[in-house]
Amino acid sequence: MVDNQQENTRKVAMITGASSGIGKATALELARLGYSVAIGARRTEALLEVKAEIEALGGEVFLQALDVTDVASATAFVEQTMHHYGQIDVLVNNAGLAKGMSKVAEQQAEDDWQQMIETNVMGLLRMTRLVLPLMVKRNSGHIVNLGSTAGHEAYAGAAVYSATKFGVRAISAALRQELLGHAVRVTLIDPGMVETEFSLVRFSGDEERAANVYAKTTPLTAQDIADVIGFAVTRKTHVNLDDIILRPVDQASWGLVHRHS
Ligand code: NDP
Ligand code: 8X3
Repeated sequence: MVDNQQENTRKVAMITGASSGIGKATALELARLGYSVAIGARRTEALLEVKAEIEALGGEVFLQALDVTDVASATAFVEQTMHHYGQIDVLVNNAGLAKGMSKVAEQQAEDDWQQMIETNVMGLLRMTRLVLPLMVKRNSGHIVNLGSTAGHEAYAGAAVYSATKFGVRAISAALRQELLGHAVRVTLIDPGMVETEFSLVRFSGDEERAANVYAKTTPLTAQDIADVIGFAVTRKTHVNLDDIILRPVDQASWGLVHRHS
């Protein structure tokens, strides 16, 4: 535990999609900062490993299987977390994914589009709808949404993924207006290229194609994003970091990446 985080001790952070990548790193980072954490994702075996890592740090963790696309699952996660901890101070809406890189005219079926919209937009809205009234009631809380640089610049092959992240940006901006007068913060985190399981999921387990995304360059790490989230949630409570865009030095825009020779 970090000494200057004493005021955060006993605060509770809920992190969706904590079984890998940014969500996992954020759960560990917030536990290091003294938060009790509630972690959810579909892969419970992976969550159990995260739980063991957090407990090895001396942290407190509650885990539950979570599918943000399922209302009953999302509701149960929030209810059980409240039963376990009695409060939720921070919600990190991290669960998300891209599926495929087909152009719109080449897309054969709608399943991938449906999954991205259901997870990245509906899942994030659903979790927010369930948690936000609890924060408003206490007049205290912080919603951290994972957007993307794809929510600022669309690119070919990512019409729907970009649309979901433009959507997350719109939702975050609207929430800030809806919450005016309440001491509830809304922060949008918009990373560029981060090396996680993201590309493996996007390319349906094709390891070579996923590895090529990060080849001969220095991408951001999940910990880089967790560091920024840790910074955002530990500012004084009157300070709202609205939208943080971060990219690797090696990336100027989506298609413009410096590759070392
Ligand atoms: P990962 O694939 O490593 O992690 C994604 C996480 O989301 C996993 O824990 C996965 O868990 C979870 N998840 C997916 N679907 C669901 C679901 N229906 N219900 C609950 N959890 C779910 O990728 P990242 O860590 O990179 O991605 C995290 C977020 O960051 C995403 O929103 C992504 O769009 C965003 N982002 C990523 C960038 C990158 O370059 N990597 C850049 C910008 C933004 P499980 O499979 O166990 O359910
Ligand atoms: C994920 C980053 O650049 O692949 O949000 O769209 S990118």
